Amino acid sequence: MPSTLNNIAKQGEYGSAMMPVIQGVGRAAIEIAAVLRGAVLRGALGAAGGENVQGEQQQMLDVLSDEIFLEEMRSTGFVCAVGSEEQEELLVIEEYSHADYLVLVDPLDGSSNLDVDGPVGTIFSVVKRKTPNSETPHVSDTLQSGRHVIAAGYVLYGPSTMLVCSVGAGVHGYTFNPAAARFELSHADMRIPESGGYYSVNEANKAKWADNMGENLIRLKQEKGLGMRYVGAMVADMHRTILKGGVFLYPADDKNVTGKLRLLYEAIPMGFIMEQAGGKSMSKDIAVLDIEPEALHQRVPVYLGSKDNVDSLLG
Ligand code: P6P
Repeated sequence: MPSTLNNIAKQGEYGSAMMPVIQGVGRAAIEIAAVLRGAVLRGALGAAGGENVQGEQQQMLDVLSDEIFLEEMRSTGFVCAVGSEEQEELLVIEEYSHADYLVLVDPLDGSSNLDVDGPVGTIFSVVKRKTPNSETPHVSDTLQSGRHVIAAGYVLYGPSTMLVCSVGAGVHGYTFNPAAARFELSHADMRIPESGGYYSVNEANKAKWADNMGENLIRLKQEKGLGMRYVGAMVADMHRTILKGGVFLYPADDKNVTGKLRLLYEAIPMGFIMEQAGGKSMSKDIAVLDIEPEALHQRVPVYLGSKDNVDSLLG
């Protein structure tokens, strides 16, 4: 009998509490994957007509994925509120506003890949509320550094649908088995190689990078002779980086002066996973997980990957 998401209950201090929440993520992933597979045939690709809080054009599937994810978090009964890339304000789950946990989510990361049938993902992290359970959850409950993350992970919608997650006891990858309609353990204890692999960045922005990152990258390429891969969806680029080694980076530049990627539902969950997999997660001169968040949709520069490569890059 293969290990399933039930396996999470046996992992670390928070495994049993996090299993139902991650099972909820799994149910949302299965439904989102099914919607993605048929989207082009149902005319469900393309813009929804609005903009999200980031000022980015919302895809119809961004909106639908957000609704699916919220509903599955509600159905767990353990989540009191959700902070989503697609929602300006914290979404309180009224009937469970007394519950212990909040979930931060990018429901459909890399959705600009959808109309070219490219990989996309879901990124999530879980924190324990700071406010009393008798009170209504508040956005301040989400403003906790990555050192307080209880669980985090991502779903990769690629040739297979993978759910990769950690509850603080290593990183484990589960692949959806359509025949059995469940996620089964396929990548136990994922560890990033100490060095090597690829560098992964949108090099078109190099001339605009802050912090001399252009010179640093040239030096890294000369020193390490890395290959280059860039999908344009953080989940896909990060998954490859963990499996093959190397470094993924999105520096600040003169357009995104504090960086493009969002701290609470991209950098922190991915930084948590990277550190649990034996890698390093930096935001220029501070560890991603040490940043004290100040706003729900705050952006930061990120340098995530093999310790040797991140150290070489940042000098
Ligand atoms: P660019 C997708 O929009 C995203 O948030 C990440 O998934 C991805 O790593 C990055 O932005 C891609 O940004 O500027 O290279 O298109």
